[in-house]
Amino acid sequence: MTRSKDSSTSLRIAIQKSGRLTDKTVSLLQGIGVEFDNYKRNLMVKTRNFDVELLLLRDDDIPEYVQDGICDLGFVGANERAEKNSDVTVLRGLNYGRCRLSIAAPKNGPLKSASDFEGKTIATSYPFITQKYFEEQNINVKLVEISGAVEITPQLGVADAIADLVSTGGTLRANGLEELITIMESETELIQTNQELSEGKKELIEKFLVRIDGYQQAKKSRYIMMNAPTASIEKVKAIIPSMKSPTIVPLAESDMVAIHTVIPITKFWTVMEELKEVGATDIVMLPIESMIL
Ligand code: PRT
Ligand code: ZN
Repeated sequence: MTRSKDSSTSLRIAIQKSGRLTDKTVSLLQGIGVEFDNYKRNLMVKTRNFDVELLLLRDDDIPEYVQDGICDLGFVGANERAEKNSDVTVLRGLNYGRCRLSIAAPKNGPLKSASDFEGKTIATSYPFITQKYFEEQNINVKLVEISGAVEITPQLGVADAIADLVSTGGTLRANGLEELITIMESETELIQTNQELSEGKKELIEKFLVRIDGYQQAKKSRYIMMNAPTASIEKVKAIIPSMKSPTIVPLAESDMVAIHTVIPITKFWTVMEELKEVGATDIVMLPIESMIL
């Protein structure tokens, strides 16, 4: 299927209609300034402030819709993109919907490493990726394609092991399974069609990418403000892993300054402790909505 040349000129973006990726994808789109509503009730939603329409689909269908140019962009797990072996371009990894596709087998059983799987039966919703993994190692396995509740199949005698998505590992444990091999790490990706796009669409995509990068960066950063003795400015500057030089504002007390800067969220607690040691007080941390670097 391909989109006819005279169809809508709007940039069409595929997102998951209802599932694990929906809320975060909607938050991201709203966070980069794309305004829309009623996405829960409609299959197609027009946005209010851009020439963009959202198509709400099952995640399994998104790679093909983007490959065929029915949609120009899509938000979908790398696992689905790889399973559908679709011809698309990955624009960004988006750091949510993280999981891994792993081989798991009954705990304390004989199956441990890849070579133990020769001739074994594996149940999975990801036959393409799983087959490819074993083929690359010259191991022959039998695959049973199952669309849901894969973790129950070893207990039912349907398969010796499974290849399934794992995030916390709770589902595997609850079913007496042990995670043995990670075949693939996955996160949500923004994918783009490889079909020709108009200049207008290309420009809009560029604009969105700048905003997405800013949104992602903001999620990983915190704005911090503190007061510090003027004499400690150099020590404070040496501690804070600032993007640029910090903003330093004199306070009414002549020997004190206010220092503002942005730091990576991961560094906050260690940085704060070190700052206190060099005399910083009233340290405040604020979330950042978005930032353009
Ligand atoms: O209806 P539609 O087809 O759109 O949705 P779906 O039911 O096929 O997918 P959905 O919404 O469950 O998942 C969408 C995407 O979320 C997946 O394709 C992955 O990219 C991502 N994702 C992240 C996950 C998980 N984490 C995850 N843990 N998808 C599924 N799981 C399942 C897994 O299959 C297993 O049953 O959660 C269980 C394991 O979780 P833990 O935490 O117990 O290890
Ligand atoms: Zn699905």
